[in-house]
Order: sequence, then C-alpha cells, then structure tokens
Amino acid sequence: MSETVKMTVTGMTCGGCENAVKRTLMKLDGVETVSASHSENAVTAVYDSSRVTPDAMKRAIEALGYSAAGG
Ligand SMILES: [Cu+2]
Repeated sequence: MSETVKMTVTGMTCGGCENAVKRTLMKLDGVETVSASHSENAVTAVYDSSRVTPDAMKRAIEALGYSAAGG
C-alpha cells in the first residue's frame, strides 16, 4: 500500500538539486511521487511499502552527495 515519508535532506542549494533528487528517487522501483524543497531541506515521497523502503531512498539521496535523515 502507498505510504508517505518526509525526509530532512541537507545540501540542496537550488532547483537543480531538487530535480536531481526527484529523478533519482523516481528511478527506484516502488516510488510513486516525490516533492523536494531546497529552501525547506525537505523531500517528501509517496511509495509502495512492499517494494521500497525509506532507508533505500535515503541511501540513494546520500549517493548523490546530500545528507538525508528522518522518515
Ligand atoms: Cu543545486
């Protein structure tokens, strides 16, 4: 079933960073929608909890060079 996770992501400085995070998360199987705000250090994702976990999303964000917590 779909769940929502809100993560605190630091290191995003512009809309390009937001788009990079969105694109990366949308590539993960089970991620349905993503919104990102660099001004609020926030990334919110709707995901299928049977296919992907918040931990996997945080790892993918950190692989881009940002830090991710919460969720
Ligand atoms: Cu940027």
